[in-house]
Amino acid sequence: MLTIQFGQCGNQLGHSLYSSLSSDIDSRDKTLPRELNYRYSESAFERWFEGITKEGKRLARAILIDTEQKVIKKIFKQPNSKWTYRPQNLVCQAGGGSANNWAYGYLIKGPQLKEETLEAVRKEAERADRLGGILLLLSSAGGTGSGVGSHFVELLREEFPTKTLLGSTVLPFTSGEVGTQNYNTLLTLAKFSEFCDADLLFENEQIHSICTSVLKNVEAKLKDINEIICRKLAAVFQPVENSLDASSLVSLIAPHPSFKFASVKSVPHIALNCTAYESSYKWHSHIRHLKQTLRVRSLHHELGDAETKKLSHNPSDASSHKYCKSVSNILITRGTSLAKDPLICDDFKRRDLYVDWISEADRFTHLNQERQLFSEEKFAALVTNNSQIHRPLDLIVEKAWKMYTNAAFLHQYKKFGLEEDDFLTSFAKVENVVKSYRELDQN
Ligand SMILES: Nc1nc2c(ncn2[C@@H]2O[C@H](COP(=O)(O)OP(=O)(O)OP(=O)(O)O)[C@@H](O)[C@H]2O)c(=O)[nH]1
Ligand SMILES: [Mg+2]
Repeated sequence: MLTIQFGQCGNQLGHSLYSSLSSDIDSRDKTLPRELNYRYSESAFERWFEGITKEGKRLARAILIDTEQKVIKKIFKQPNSKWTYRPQNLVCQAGGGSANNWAYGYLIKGPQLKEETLEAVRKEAERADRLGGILLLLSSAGGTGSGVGSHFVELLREEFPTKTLLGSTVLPFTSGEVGTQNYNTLLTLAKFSEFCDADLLFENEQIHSICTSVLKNVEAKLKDINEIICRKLAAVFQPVENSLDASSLVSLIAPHPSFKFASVKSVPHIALNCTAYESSYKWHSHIRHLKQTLRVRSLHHELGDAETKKLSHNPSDASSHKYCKSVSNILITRGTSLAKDPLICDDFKRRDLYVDWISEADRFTHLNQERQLFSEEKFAALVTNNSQIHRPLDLIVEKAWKMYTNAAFLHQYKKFGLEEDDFLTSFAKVENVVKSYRELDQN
């Protein structure tokens, strides 16, 4: 897998991801034979790293892109003994960023960075025996991740038509951040829905709630949010027993071109100092908890996000709740299952959880890895492509449309060459995505 990190968020997230992966490679699962640990570490290393430097550090298979130097320089300065980036893979301008403006990133900065970036990607593709896919890390709210990221997802699709392009897109807090974030997100989602094969969406607000409600970290910072996103990404992409490469992930989770947006739910979220308490949870509790994340609000129930709450044990809950319709779900479990704590995932096979046009074979996949992730006894992640995603996307479209009808900030986009037609095409595309997802629950 080649990772391309765009802008502040993409670069900070990528740095945190490689640190997590590297420490997972170094950790040992004492319940398993040395040989199994070794095989896991070898295969994880091959997926994310391309060798060892003269100084003995793992060399990340990653390209860093930004339109200002601040973040990338800071990342480089962080002392880190186990891994590093290839200095030639820094594609960074001395400018002042893309000013939270998708048009500036997409139409001006992206083309300026084109040759240098494509050259770096080509070299990485040559170095890898077999490049499984490209993972793009970015936030949709600023100017670089969104605009430059969108420029490159389109360009990479053209240059590498057979490579799997996977997005990992961070959606902004719903209020109080960047004034133009809804335009930028709209324009980014329109490009990603067209050019990437699947896009994993992470909502800053939802993950921040996990930090405050579950981990009781009321002062959670972006760094803490990144840590949770990285655990989710590692849970999806670290090796599993029946190897899962980027293209098989896409064919399992995005089997239909109108439904490319997925999210990753995971359990448990444990504050670092209380592992012993949580380890008493059995597999079936984790699986039930993940299933609760698929519940939908009904007229009679105000329903919070199950991932930000403890597992509900109330049996009457089960019968009174409805579940959203999924296109497909992948359950990935990590850690040993024993006879007295078997891992049974029939709950996810129920027909009524899925739209009726998806075949039984395609709707649910369970993948397992005996080797613990981050030395956690049990960890389960659900990659889910379901109707719920229409809610955050709809909110973004609605806010962007309100701004658009008031012509707010439009001149800032037009001055870099973005036209009203481009906006309208993006609105139409994303509205269509929202509509398709919303209608899943209606059939
Ligand atoms: N989860 C997470 N979100 C981040 C991080 N850094 C920034 N963000 C979010 O990203 C959005 C702002 O985008 P940035 O990534 O800072 O912008 P950029 O891509 O560098 O674009 P410009 O600075 O405009 O050139 C806001 O919604 C922030 O909350 C991070 O490290 N982690
Ligand atoms: Mg920036």
